[in-house]
Amino acid sequence: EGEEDQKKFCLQEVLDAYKMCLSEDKEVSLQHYVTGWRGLVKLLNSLGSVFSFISKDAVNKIQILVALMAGDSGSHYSTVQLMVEYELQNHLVDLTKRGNHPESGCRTLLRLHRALRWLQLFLESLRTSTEDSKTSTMCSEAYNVSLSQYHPWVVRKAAGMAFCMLPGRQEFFAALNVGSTEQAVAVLGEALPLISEVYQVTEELYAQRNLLDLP
Ligand code: 1PW
Repeated sequence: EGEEDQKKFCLQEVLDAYKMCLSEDKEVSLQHYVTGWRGLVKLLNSLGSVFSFISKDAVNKIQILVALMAGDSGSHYSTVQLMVEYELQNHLVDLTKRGNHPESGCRTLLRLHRALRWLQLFLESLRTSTEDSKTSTMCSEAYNVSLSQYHPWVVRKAAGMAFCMLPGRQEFFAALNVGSTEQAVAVLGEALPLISEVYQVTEELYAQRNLLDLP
């Protein structure tokens, strides 16, 4: 692990990544998308070792994208739009069933994209929560209406157990590392519209290209 990964999670960092993620013409920078996810993984890891099974898959997906960006065809992986064009044109995506391209950029990003929706819903619910709200309830409700539909029973079960171990609301806000609860709520209020816009742009692109069900 590099020095960067050791640093404590800070919500501000994630906010900055998503701020830079969209260009004026709504191109999604893969580099900043990955940086945003690295931050979110740090958050997960700071919540305790029960979350390592959750973050492990995200880390694996991040590594696949980083390798593509650093590879010989890296120039085609600067934005999500370019990646989609390049991989589709060159038949580098398994479209209907798993085949020769189990680790295409398109299907890998789709997994992170679906997880981002969960995270967005959970953080939104946290932002608008009151003192007596339970993080585990908010987290599983967000999960149940989003990411869970793509997971087999055993993963849903494990996720449900991990959610029960989430720190309480107060402690969770402290883990965001941006000051008081009020300040954390304010930074969330700034970050969530940005995350939401990146999500929407990606969702529309994938819908247009019929990529939302990639195996
Ligand atoms: C409290 C903050 C919550 C942040 C959640 C972000 C991480 C979400 C990752 C959930 C992973 C659960 C275990 C892995 C399941 C994979 O099978 C699945 N991956 C995801 C990201 O849903 C599907 O990937 P696959 O098996 O088709 O390669």
